[in-house]
Amino acid sequence: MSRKLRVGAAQLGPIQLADSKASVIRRLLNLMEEAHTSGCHLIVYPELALTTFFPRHWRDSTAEIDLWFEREMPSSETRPLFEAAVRLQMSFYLGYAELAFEQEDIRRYNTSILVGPDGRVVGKYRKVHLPGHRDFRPNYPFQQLEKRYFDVGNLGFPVWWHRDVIMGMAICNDRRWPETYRVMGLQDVELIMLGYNTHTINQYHAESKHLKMLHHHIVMQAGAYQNGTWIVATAKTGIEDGCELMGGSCIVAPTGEIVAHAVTQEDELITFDCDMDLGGQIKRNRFNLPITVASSTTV
Ligand code: CDV
Repeated sequence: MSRKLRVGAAQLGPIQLADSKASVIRRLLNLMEEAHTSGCHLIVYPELALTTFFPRHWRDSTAEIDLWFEREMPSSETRPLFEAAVRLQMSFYLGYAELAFEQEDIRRYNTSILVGPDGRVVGKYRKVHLPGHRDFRPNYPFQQLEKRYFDVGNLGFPVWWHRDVIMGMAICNDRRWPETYRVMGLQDVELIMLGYNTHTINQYHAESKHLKMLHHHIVMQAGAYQNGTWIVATAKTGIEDGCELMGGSCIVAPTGEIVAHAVTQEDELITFDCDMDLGGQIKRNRFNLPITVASSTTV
């Protein structure tokens, strides 16, 4: 009997600086309802899905910066998402900015969590590959201040046994690095969830939209095939705070094929029935991967 999991990539249109978190959460809930109606059991939201992509904005004041960060998950504002997951028996991946207290120090991470149909956090990932700069760049069309606002993730690339599937997480720029996939591939990962925000223009050199989309696809298609895994990649897209995000949410099969692709620059759900046994042949026969760790965390 094949192990099928119907998954949804819940692409978001822009979230403007002035938009309230409550309005964003209503949009996330609408997409979760739609995913449920479409028969999905897992929905993947973008990177920093509760706010605008704020690393494009310079702020001096820590108090102002911390308004973008979550101190607990769930909080009173995000709890409706967790309650909906229980009601709809849905698992979800959510990207957000995390303010953490570690060894009496405050740390800030670009984080994603996997939440199960019981409304509990199954696993957490903190972005490792932080792009951009720390200083203000007056000549750039917008800032990319991830290195200023976030600490480097300190949780590695773990995987979780969830819904009979070995799942892993990554965030945006991580997808451009082969080790992201390989570290999880060596733990037998079967499905990688990835949220992202990618602008259509670069700050420092010209590159066509076509090339940006090609690179987005090429890294994930190679990562999926070379590690025999599904990838669900979900964008924020459209004109956000005057800057265009490229979108291109898609679901990539372990064969390297793109099996579903968003067509709008708005809130849009794409779905696919993923056969979780498809990657086994590729992992074990095509590559004979030296898989040493079977799901580092079991929940
Ligand atoms: N949010 C990101 O990580 N964006 C990067 C850009 C800055 C290159 C990306 O890899 O899409």
